[in-house]
Amino acid sequence: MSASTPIFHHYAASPFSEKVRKVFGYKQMAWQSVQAPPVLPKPDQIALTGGYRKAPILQVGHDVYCDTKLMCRVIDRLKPERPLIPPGAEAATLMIERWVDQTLFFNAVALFFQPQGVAAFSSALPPGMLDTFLKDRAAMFAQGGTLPGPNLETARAELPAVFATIETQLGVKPFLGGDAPTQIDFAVYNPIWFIYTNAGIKAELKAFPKLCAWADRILAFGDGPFSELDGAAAVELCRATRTSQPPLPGAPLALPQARLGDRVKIGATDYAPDQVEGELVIANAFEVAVRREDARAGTVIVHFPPEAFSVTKVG
Ligand SMILES: N[C@@H](CCC(=O)N[C@@H](CS)C(=O)NCC(=O)O)C(=O)O
Repeated sequence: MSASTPIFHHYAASPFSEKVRKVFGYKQMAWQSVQAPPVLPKPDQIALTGGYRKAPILQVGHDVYCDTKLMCRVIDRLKPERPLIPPGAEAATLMIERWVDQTLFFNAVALFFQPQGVAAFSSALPPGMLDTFLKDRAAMFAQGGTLPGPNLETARAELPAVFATIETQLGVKPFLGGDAPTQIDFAVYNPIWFIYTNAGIKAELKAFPKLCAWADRILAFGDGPFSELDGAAAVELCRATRTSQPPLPGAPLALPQARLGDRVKIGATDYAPDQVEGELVIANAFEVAVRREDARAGTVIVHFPPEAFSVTKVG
């Protein structure tokens, strides 16, 4: 493993983690796997991010990337072969990913949390874990944000037309991105996987054989070559790193409330809006980042996609 081999902090049941695992598989890219806890507390992750608790995160040395939209761009830079965002697809990808994160994902979660979905899920968890998990997520949604959380009635109203439209498109080309998969496929696969691999609710997709065959094609990419790493060792590796990753090549971004060099807080606007504080060191169309000092992890550069995160000046 080289210094630029990405370290991926994730857990098995997380659909956003699954999205990136299959990207690694598609790209046949080597990575290091840190098993993160599915609920708080997450001491190693918080040492690295300074407060961002969502899964997964991607670490390259002392650079920590939050949110899978941004991770996919970083992965494309680390391994450009088989691009996830072909040139000219930047804006369309951004718009579709936002819809997946904020609409399709929540509709899938609503289906998942029906009693038969929860029963199948809980049998895959350690005894007693389900209650802890449900309480953790209830507390997370109670923190506020623009999304009120999953709603089964909305899911029932919206999903059939979405599945049917995906089915129609997959009758023309093997992937949503065309002849080869793109980030759009991996983004949509995330909530579909949540439904498709849960024995209690899998039948929701029975009427859509092309969609299921597409999910099987993505599953067949596997997870790529990886080795396990302890979370504390990942924090130590961060501390030992002296060089930072260059910014992604997005156009400069004039933020309404802050400039480079300002002390800022960055947090998600949709849900789990925990704030990460530090000095603003990158602001462009593809990423905003702060430099922070952590007692355990040392200097950390924490990166976010500007879309769906807010940057506010401190003081
Ligand atoms: N927009 C984020 C969403 C990540 C997300 O919501 N992940 C879920 C797990 S799949 C989560 O963090 N749940 C709370 C937790 O794991 O602590 C991304 O693309 O990474």
